[in-house]
Amino acid sequence: MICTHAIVRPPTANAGDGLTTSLLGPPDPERMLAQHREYVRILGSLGIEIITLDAEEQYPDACFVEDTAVVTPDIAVVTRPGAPARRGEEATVEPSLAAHRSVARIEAPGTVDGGDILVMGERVLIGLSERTNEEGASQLGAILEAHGMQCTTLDAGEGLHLKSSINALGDYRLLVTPEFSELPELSTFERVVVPANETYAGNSLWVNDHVLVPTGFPRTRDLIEKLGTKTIETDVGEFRKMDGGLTCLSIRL
Ligand code: CIR
Repeated sequence: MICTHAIVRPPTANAGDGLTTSLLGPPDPERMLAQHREYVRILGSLGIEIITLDAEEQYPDACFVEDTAVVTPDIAVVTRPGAPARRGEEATVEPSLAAHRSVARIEAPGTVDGGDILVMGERVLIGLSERTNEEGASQLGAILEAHGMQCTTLDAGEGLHLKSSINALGDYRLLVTPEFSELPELSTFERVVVPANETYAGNSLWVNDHVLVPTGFPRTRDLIEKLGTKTIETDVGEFRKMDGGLTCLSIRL
């Protein structure tokens, strides 16, 4: 899908108060903001119109806006985030989604984080994780299948979200960490395997025929370039400290 719009939300000075399992130390708020600006600039350079939501001090993880929605060409599903501390972030995202798509919602007791959902053409992978439960996966699957999508549910594995480990490099090609290289559920996709010492780069972002790759993972970048796909390297190191990365910083429409 050609992406025309992206919803983003800048990080706040208290972003370090958000949820994390990382041992990389607290993020530097100024550097984080500068990395976010550069990310937004790159999306803009790919012809994408940026919709910037207000920063939310009340929700230190709200810059990871991807977790609040799942978008297909036909519909936007507003999620019910799996982490109680993040519930409520979705309310300020919904109006921007509604301006571009009809909207459906995940209802309690279902939970879904957008980071667990990979949409590729008409196929959707739904990851079950600590954030996305069976009930949420089943509600989402029913909504998306009613809109012509084919859904496959699988375990999200060791990462925080499915997209910590699996991302698209095209409509039929996946970038996967070694953990997912032989999974039967993915056998119909071509798989490009991220080197074992670069698994963070499994969270690279394919958008408008380019792949954004986090800075510092040259072997992954080379693998993608060798496919004839243009890459753009950008530093999201401050977001990594909060378990975030390239895909989670925007909702692509
Ligand atoms: C969280 O734990 O919810 C945030 N600190 C990070 C969310 C990252 N989101 C994503 O990968 N989709």
